[in-house]
Amino acid sequence: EGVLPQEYTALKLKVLEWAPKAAEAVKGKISEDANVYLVPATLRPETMYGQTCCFVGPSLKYGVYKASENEYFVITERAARNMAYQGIFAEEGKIEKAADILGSDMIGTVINAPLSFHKQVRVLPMDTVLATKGTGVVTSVPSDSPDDFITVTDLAKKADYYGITKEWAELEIFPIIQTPTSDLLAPHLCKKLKIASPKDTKQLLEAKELAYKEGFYQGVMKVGDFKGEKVEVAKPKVREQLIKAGDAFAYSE
Ligand code: A2H
Repeated sequence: EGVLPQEYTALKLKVLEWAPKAAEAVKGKISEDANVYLVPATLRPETMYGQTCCFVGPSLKYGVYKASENEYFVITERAARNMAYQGIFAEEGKIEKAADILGSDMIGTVINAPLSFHKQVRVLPMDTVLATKGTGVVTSVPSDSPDDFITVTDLAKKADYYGITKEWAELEIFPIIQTPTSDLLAPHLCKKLKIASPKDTKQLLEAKELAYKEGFYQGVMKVGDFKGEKVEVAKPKVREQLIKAGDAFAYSE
């Protein structure tokens, strides 16, 4: 971990329909009319137009934490502590867990993805999600994140093995950012570096660094309200917009 704190954007992905096991886990523990959100932490808010699913670690433990009178966040306990400490919950410093829920139990849950061209996306498994970073929830943008691209590719290829419906992992990948080499930088880099699976850790790290640098410093928005603007310029604007709309908040660690 670096010395400087990471400034994440925490996005609120509202649960529209729980997967059966998740529904069982929360039954009777939160009121029917409460809003529950999966809350991924991202460093690339300007890419949120391209969300196609949301990842959880299948073996990770999550809690459903009360954020305000009518809102609950699905995050790791570690993230809940940080959020309570940062005054993100209505009652500062207080942590109220309404239910426990296992990552694998949420697979298939239908959620709303703010700003995305795909309004409704599914919760899918990602084995490389770290419990020690962010909220333990990762929103997937396969156009611009090599990790996300190779994971959705693998999920579609081995849908039966993962116990998912193939179509959940095959949502169309739209170009979001134009760079000198591509408008679908993550798929382009995965192909170029011959990345075949999420297990190709070394090449993925290289792709991730290349994508991040090229996307941030040389990218131009291809879609959205800041179309034509440099990513560097658009990034804080998209973030502000999401926060103003109540779809996101600042989270740091
Ligand atoms: B980023 P840093 Cl388009 N485990 O968001 C694994 N990865 C995690 C995580 C966790 N617990 N929590 C967050 N992340 C991911 C978008 C994105 C991201 C794009 C391109 C690159 C990228 C869409 N996924 O990250 O170690 C999240 O994915 C590459 C750096 O704190 C988050 O931003 O620097 C990023 O890693 C945070 O990683």
